[in-house]
Amino acid sequence: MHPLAEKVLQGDVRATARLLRNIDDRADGWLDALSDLHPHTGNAYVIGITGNPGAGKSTLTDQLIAHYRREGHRVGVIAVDPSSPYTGGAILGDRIRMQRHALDREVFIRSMATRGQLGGLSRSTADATRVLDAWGAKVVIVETVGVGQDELEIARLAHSTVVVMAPGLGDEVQAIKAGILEVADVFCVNKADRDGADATVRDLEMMIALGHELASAGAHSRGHSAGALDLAREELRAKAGEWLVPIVKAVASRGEGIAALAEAIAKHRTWEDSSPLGAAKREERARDELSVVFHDLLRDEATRAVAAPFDAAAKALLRRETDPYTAARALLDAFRGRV
Ligand SMILES: Nc1nc2c(ncn2[C@@H]2O[C@H](COP(=O)(O)OP(=O)(O)O)[C@@H](O)[C@H]2O)c(=O)[nH]1
Ligand SMILES: [Mg+2]
Repeated sequence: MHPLAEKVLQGDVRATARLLRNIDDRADGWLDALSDLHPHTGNAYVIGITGNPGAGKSTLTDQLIAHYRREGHRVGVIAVDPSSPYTGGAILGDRIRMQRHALDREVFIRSMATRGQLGGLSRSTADATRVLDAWGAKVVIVETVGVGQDELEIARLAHSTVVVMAPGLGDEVQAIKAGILEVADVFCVNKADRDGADATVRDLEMMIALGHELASAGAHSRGHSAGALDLAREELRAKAGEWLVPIVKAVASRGEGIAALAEAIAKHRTWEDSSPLGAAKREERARDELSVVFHDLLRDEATRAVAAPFDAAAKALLRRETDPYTAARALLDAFRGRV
């Protein structure tokens, strides 16, 4: 077994940090270490926390850490923050906000900058969750910002994804556009101490109802519906084994609503473990897991294999002697010839 992997399994925090760095740098047997760890993973529950900047994700995460620590669980946190071209402030801010757990040996907090890496973020996040899982975390919380492609992939990695909204950020309508409904297993309306929280809850309820209506394409109903009918339909959906996305109000800065949020997450977990639709989600997640690693390895390998012809083709393109489509296909042929 890889020596670092062995130490990670013993709960060694420094070895865990070291292995995470090695994975980022693809150094020193990182793939072997991950393979070694894999049989010891599968015990951590991965919770994704996503939403717009300022919604209160870090504050909520901090409260959830405290909640799970009180229950006696070891907790891993992965904070994925976009590296701002201007300052590193977001990352520093998150570190400070979660600092009260900094000396707790049962909490491992890892900040990951996106560093503009293409497609690599979801893989390194997936790897990091597995390492923290093997380290002994019972819960791994992954905080991501917004709804970019990376965030969507990371949301798929999580067992339960919490989408955090706050009144007054004006992100409610935008959220529908961005398809955030599809990733939300639980909605958290944070900053419930502020005006407009109830309106945000109502907006979300409408969005959810509308989403269902669109999804079922008017199968059982058309037009307007009375409240009682809504309720009956909810029951039908629940009976059909669908997950009804709950909306939890919270005041993260005061620790209010955290237990309810944790309970909603736990219910989602139970649903996923016990329903046929949940089983389909698990299967999809396994496919994702493999696909992320496979495509990443493939990209690396192919890029390395055709590095020289790639440079030549880029120069030819610059001189307009070829087009990118022909050149890319030729590179693919060259790669095929080598494997
Ligand atoms: N009024 C109020 N402010 C909050 C609440 N939760 C977080 N905040 C504040 O909102 C700001 C952004 O919080 P943060 O957790 O960094 O948001 P993130 O960008 O989503 O991670 C901070 O100043 C927090 O103190 C809340 O429930 N009510
Ligand atoms: Mg944050």
